[in-house]
Amino acid sequence: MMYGGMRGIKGLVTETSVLDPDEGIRFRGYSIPECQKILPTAGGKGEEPLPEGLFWLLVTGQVPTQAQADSITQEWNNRAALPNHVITMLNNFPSNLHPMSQFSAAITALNSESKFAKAYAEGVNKKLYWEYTYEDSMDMIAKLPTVAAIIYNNLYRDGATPAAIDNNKDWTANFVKMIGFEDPAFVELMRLYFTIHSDHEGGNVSAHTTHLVGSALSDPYLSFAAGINGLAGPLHGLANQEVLGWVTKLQEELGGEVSDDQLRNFIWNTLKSGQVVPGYGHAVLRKTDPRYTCQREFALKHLPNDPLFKLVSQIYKVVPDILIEQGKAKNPWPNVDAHSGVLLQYYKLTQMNYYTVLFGVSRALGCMASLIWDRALGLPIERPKSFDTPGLKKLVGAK
Ligand code: AMX
Repeated sequence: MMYGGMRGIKGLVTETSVLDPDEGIRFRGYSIPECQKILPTAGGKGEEPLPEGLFWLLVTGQVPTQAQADSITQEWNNRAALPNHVITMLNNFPSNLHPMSQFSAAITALNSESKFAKAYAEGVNKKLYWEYTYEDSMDMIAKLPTVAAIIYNNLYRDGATPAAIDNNKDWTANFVKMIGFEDPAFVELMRLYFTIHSDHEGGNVSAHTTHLVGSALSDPYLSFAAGINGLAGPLHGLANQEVLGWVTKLQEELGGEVSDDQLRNFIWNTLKSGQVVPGYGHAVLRKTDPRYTCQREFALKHLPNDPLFKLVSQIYKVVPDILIEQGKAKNPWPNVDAHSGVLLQYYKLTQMNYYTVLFGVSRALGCMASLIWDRALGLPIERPKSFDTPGLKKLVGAK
């Protein structure tokens, strides 16, 4: 376990969600289909959950009323403004700087606004840490869509200024408007997207990193920026970009209509060249990710005849048997990232290098809800024990 990425070691308490290897994620005890049923929707009229309601659930453990979810919308709309230095910094980044680097740097720079850091410097009592962490969390989550929109607009919309926050719109609808999209079905997709990418218990790279850095009492902005740097890795959040790149290569090589045999060949070539099949496998899950399934259901409802959706469905039929035959991956089934790109492409958000930023905006909900609890519980600085190989050999009497 020590040489294997600590897989299976139980070493963290995370209150917000628990991941069952077979069933998938439960947010405060509720599965994704249950969340889709019980969480408030937009103005009570939409179908997909409001991320605002999910955040309430993650923090309090209770399902919010519509009015409570709407009150979070108002809070976030009121807190969305960015300091000028962050806007200037974003506007000065070169266009070849990856969107995730821009996102991470902007979050780090937002710590000029940290109420926690200020209170700490003024000697606040540790019992009150959680209150300032809560304030920073609310501020940060409110600001992230604007940060993400500036990055998108600078890179792909000739620097268009994001639309002003509209108090009659929810967090997601404002984001979608800021990046110049209007389709109500796309807004619904993004509500679902921001809900399901939010949290995946405590041990994944972005959540664990945020918790670890936060345990040094780094302020919430610095802690989450560290988590975002982890999310930017191809084995974690960047897999959503990798999947689309891989599928695009597949289309370029094989053309439109692809036979199962051609697909098998392509997948074996990927494996034989020492690469992973992106979007498949998981460190904890052992069945198809319910986050994949709910996106597939969204696609079946809204875009059943989309060629890319059909291709992704065909890949789903072929990949697991190949990974089983290869005999290495413990989980041959798709994860969340195998499906998100196809939906974004359908609604014309085609810039795949940007996809992990969307994941990051969502991941703030889970990471910040957990950090509030870390501080409320007064969890100490994280500092596990490590050994060197000679020490381990001695421990077990090996020569
Ligand atoms: N394609 C090819 N090989 C895979 C594989 C895949 N999708 N998934 C696992 N394997 C390989 C591993 O690389 C490893 O090979 P090695 O023995 O040569 O090092 C072997 O199978 C055993 O790995 P594992 O125990 O099943 O997985 P893990 O817990 O070490 O890693 C994960 C999990 C997700 C990193 C891995 O499955 C993977 O690389 N998947 C593809 C990338 C991906 O989709 N990442 C996104 C995950 C979800 C997320 O965080 N957003």
